[in-house]
Amino acid sequence: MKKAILVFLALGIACAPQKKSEKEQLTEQVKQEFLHAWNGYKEHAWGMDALKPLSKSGKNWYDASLLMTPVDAFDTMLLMGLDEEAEEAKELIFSELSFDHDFYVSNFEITIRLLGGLLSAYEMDGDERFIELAEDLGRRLLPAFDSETGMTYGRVNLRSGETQWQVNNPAEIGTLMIEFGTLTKHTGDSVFYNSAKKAMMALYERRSDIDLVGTTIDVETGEWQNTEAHISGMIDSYYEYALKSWLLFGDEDFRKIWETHEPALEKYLLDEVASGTWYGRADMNTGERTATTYGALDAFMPGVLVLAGDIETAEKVQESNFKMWQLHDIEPEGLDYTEMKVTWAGYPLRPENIESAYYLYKATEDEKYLEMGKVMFQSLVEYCRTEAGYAALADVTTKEKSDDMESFFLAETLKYAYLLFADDEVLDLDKYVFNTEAHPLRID
Ligand code: DMJ
Repeated sequence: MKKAILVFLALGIACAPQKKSEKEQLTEQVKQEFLHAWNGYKEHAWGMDALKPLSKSGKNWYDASLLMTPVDAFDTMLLMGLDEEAEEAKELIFSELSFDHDFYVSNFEITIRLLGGLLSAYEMDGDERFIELAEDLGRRLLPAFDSETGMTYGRVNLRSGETQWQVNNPAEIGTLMIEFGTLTKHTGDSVFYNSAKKAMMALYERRSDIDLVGTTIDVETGEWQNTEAHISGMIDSYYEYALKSWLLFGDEDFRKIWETHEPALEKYLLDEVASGTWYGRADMNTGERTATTYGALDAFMPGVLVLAGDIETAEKVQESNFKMWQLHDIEPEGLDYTEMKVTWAGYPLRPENIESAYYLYKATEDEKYLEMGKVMFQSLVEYCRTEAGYAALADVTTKEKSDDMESFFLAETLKYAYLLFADDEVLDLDKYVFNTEAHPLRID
C-alpha cells in the first residue's frame, strides 16, 4: 500500500489541482443534496420518524415518533459542518424524544439507528443529555437478551420489557456489540457489554461444523430454523461486527469469531464466475450451493475486507458491486449473478456500494474508486431526487419511485459519499469504527 501511495504522489503532482477542485466540488454537492433532503424532512415531516418524499408528508414506525431521521442524521451534520441544522435537530431531540412508550420495537433497528446515533452524538458533541437518552434506551432494550440461550428476541416493549419474536437471525443477534459495548464504556455499567457479548458468543457457538451460520434461529432452543448461509440481509452485519468489535474493543474473542468465519466465507460462498467475483448462498451444514443471488446489501463486504487487510479480494468484489450498479444505472436489491438478471428490483437508497468504494479509496488511493463514487452519486441525483427530498425506487429497471426516504440515506449513503470526496481531516479512519448505520465511534 505504501508503494501505491508513493506512485500516486509522484504521478499526481501535475493533475492534483484539477482533481482536488473536482473533489471539492463533489464534496460541496453532496452537502447541498444532504441539505435538500433534510429541508424536505423539515418542511413536510418535522418531528416524525421519516419523510414520505412523494406525498410530501411524514410517517412514524410505531404509535409515536422516535425521531429516527434527526437522530440518525445528526452526526452527518456535524461532519459536514452544518452547525445550524445540527442545533435545530438537537433542540428537537431534547424537547421531544422519549422512550417511555407502551409498544414493541425492533431491538436491532433501534440499536443501530438510535442507540448508535445517540452514542456518536455524545462522543462528537459532548452534551450529557445524549448519553442520558442512550442509557435510558439501553436499559429498556436489555430484556431482549433474557432468553434461555442469551441470544436476543427480535422485539421488545419499551415500557413493559415484554418480548416477541423468538425466531431471530444472526444480523439482529450479532449486531449489538458495538453499541452496547460503547454504552458500557461511557456509563461504566458492564451489563451492556456482557449481554451483547453473551448473545454474540451464543450465536457463534452454534455455527456449523464447516464454520457457517444460517438465516434464522430459535433463541430459546438454539435450533436453526433456516440453514441457508450467505452474507446478505439477516446475516450480513454479524460478520461486520465480529471484525469491528475486535478493532473497537481489542477483545480477542471477537477476532476469533472473524478469523473462524472468514475462511469459510471464502471457501463456500465466494464465487468466481464469468461475470465477476461474488458471494453466493450455500447450506450451512453441507456447503452446497443453494443460490447464485447477490444484492445491494451484500455490497458491504469489500469495506469489511479492507479493514481485515484483504485488499485483493475487496477489489475484485467491488468490481462486481459496480457492475451490479451499472447494469441499470442503479443497483437492485437482488441479482442472479450468473445470468446478470434482476431478481428483486427495488432500491431503498442503500449505502453499502458507496461505503465499500470509500474504504477502498482510503486504502489504495486509486482514483477509480472516486470515479465509482461519482457515478453512483450522480445516478442518485438523476433518478431518486424529488421536489421534497430523495425517494427510493420501486423498480430500478423502470426507475419508478416509491414514497420512502429511509433515515439511513442521511446517516449513511450521503455520509459515505461525502467522506469519499472530502479531505482526510474530516474523519481519521484509523481512530474510528463505524457502526453498521455509519455512526462513527472512537477507538481508545
Ligand atoms: C442500514 O440500516 C444498515 O446499514 C444495516 O446494516 C443494513 N440495512 C441498512 C442500509 O442498507
